[in-house]
Amino acid sequence: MKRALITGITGQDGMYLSELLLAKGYEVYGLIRGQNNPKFEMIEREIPGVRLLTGDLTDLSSLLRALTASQPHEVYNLGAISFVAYSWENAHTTTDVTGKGVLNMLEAVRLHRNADGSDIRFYQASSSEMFGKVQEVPQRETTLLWPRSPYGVAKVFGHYMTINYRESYGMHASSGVLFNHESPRRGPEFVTRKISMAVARISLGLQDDLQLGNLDAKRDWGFAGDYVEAMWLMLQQDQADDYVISTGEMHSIREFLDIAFKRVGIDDWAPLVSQNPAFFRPAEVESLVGDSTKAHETLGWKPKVGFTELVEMMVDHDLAREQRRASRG
Ligand code: F7E
Repeated sequence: MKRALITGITGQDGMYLSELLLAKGYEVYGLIRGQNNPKFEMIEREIPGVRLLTGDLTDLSSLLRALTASQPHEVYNLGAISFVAYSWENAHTTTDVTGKGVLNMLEAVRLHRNADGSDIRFYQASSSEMFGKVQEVPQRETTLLWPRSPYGVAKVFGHYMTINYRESYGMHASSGVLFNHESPRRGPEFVTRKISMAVARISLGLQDDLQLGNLDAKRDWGFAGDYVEAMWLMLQQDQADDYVISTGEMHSIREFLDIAFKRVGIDDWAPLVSQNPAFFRPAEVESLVGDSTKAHETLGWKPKVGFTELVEMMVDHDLAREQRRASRG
């Protein structure tokens, strides 16, 4: 039986990846941080097969202990402080977790030996945020990185450290440069989920309006459930490598709003949405769109869920959730 250790198990990717690996017959371990973490119960309830271990990406010895306990064949490093806006307010913490945390995990994997002598394959969750002020359109594996946030800078560090451990120690370490990926499990601080939750509440008369930042930002949005499959495929290759994972389609926040509001029968959302300077960022990533030709050709990976389907899935989920809450009183 194959064993996998996932950091960032409480995020949407950790949850979808756990489900994928459990369905493939893996024994799945998830690293969870902090004392009395309220998400402990959420994971036990939603993904009962996962075995939770406590540890922290900033604490190398806790990572070594997690490797000893799980004896994994595959390590998926999804843990990070992942909210870009927050990274300006907490640049040091973001650097420690999102950047140096990768080095800690790589170092732990290098130092650890599985009792049965098996090797560990490593996946690093890199990000399209590394392209920042884009130097090429669409962005691919060879595009020059120009991060625009402390989060992006930390991800660049993790990305190059992963490549460096592959080249220095011959480690099977791959980096997935994932463009924005969303789902009903996305945290409410991210723009897509903020919109789907607000649209559901507005349509039910539970909220009056929605305040956002830069409506002209454009992103390449895919479905998180599709993207975790690419992570797994990367670790099944003979050679470790880096891959851009994206849909190749770019849409604006305005388009997201169009589809989301239309789903609840609202054609003109302009009176309901306002722009609040508090949600603008000190440096914005205006537009991102990826070229995943390498992933298509080498991994045989392609996204299945399209943009409209993704937006509707999120709105439908949040509508049902609000209706359940209302019926409970
Ligand atoms: O912002 C604009 C905002 O926070 C998207 C993370 O998973 O993907 C994600 O990072 C865009 C930005 O995601 C609001 O200025 C406007 O241009 O949903 P987001 P992100 O920053 O692209 C990458 C690939 C990651 O790796 C990250 O971990 O939307 N925007 N108004 C807003 N954004 C937010 N959050 N809230 C607003 O009210």
